[in-house]
Amino acid sequence: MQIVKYQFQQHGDDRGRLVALEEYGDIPFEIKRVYYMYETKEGVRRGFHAHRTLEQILICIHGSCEILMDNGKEKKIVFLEKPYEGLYVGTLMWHEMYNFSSDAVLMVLASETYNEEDYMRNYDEFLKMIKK
Ligand code: T46
Repeated sequence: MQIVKYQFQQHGDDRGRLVALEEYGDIPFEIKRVYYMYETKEGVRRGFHAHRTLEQILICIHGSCEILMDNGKEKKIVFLEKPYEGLYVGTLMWHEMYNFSSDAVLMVLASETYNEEDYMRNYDEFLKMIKK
């Protein structure tokens, strides 16, 4: 399984650093939604689903967390801790987010607006879909 982790350009000067993200440039799709999670409780695991059509980039803009990526054949763990790194999560990729530091802010750029029907939340169903 190939993990795509973008390294965004950092604009640094003596005031600090800035990252700018543009759709179809730094981000390979039109950004239709941005959401973020914070104050995640210790020991919590989120996600547990795959998307049918949604593409996303996950950026831990503060603190750190881990992402389990599972394409139904292989599993990989990705550590996110840099505000200038973005993990691409494409379609049919089971993912779980965990080990959030208490100060973690995980921001997600998404290619579509929210649609519950795009979620596959049953792991066996996900495996069946992968085999098709
Ligand atoms: C994903 C991972 C990385 C909305 O109303 N609008 C939204 O855009 C989102 C993302 C969520 N919600 C509501 C739905 C639930 O009542 O917020 C609540 C928590 O969402 P959920 O349990 O789906 O959160 P996670 O952390 O399990 O998953 C989220 C995204 O939903 C999902 O697409 O890929 O983050």
